Amino acid sequence: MSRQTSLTQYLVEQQREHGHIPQELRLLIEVVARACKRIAIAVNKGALGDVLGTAGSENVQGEVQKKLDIIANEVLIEANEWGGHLAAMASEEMDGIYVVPNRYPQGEYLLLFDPLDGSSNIDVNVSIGTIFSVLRKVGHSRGVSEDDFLQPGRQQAAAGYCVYGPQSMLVLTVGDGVAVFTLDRETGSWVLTQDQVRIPDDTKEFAINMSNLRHWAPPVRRYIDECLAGSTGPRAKDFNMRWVASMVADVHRILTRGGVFLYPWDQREPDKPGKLRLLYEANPMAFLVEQAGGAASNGHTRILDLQPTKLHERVAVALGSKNEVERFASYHQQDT
Ligand code: AHM
Ligand code: MG
Repeated sequence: MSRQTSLTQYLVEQQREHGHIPQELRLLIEVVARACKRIAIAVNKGALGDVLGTAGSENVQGEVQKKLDIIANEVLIEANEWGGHLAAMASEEMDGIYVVPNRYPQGEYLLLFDPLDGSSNIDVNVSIGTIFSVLRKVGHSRGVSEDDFLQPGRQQAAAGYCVYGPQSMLVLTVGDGVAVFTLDRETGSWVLTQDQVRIPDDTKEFAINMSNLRHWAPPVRRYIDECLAGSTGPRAKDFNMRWVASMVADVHRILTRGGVFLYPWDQREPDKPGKLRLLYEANPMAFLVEQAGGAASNGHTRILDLQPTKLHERVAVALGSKNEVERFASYHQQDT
């Protein structure tokens, strides 16, 4: 039997041989991975574990919370608060930041997460996931505040997601490419199944919620119209569309075989730049995609260069195969 590399071994090697990550960060990632394992178990139980359905509450964005949203949020907090690596956490499911309680040692890292992304898919047994981003607290101020979280995505120390699908997979970057780990349910360990993931520069596949077509801005309509025109249109090739409606699953497909994922601004809510959240959805995914040779833009600016102004800030997103994202951005430039 060939020798397997576990997540722990991969991280120790990143620490020892490449000098990419300090020990504290390694331990933090391992705790996040352990929490994801617990969430995977809860997701797998479904109705047998009484985890399906709504919880009867709303989050700060006014979205109805599912039981699993709340369970996953609690699992991540409980797993991470006592380890001594973190100063605070922020989550899609919490209004403000969660400062590590005084009874535990305070670390220098900040953890952000969308505990259960793709909530609309929970009850229909379709892939969902957890997205996370790790920042280092910069500056020497005592204590920690929301301002410490408002760093551009290029400053992330690590990012990743766990997809709960036919297999549970953890996809991770610490700034040295993208590695994929598959959960071995018999041994309970995350086993490295792919390293140095690459997204092809070109693709014939796009992912977007087409039902919003009538609400998009002209550059977005132009881009999709041209894809739909097929081999006799300006792109001279036939495109295929795939849309799961779980960002984690849609991005996972793109990391696996290329493609472009779009969640643009639309005119129903003109004051919001987009639906997805910058700090714990777009930034970690953009970091992963760039580390795999792809690109991520809001149509005007590289996602990782955006300066956040608030914790739950939203953003338009185009990410995946480099040439498609660049074309999408060029249509925005021509429009202005
Ligand atoms: P969530 O974090 O509440 O689950 O919302 C984010 C999800 C993304 O995973 C997905 O890309 C998008 O919302 C789909 O939204 P819609 O079905 O409204 O187009
Ligand atoms: Mg989400």
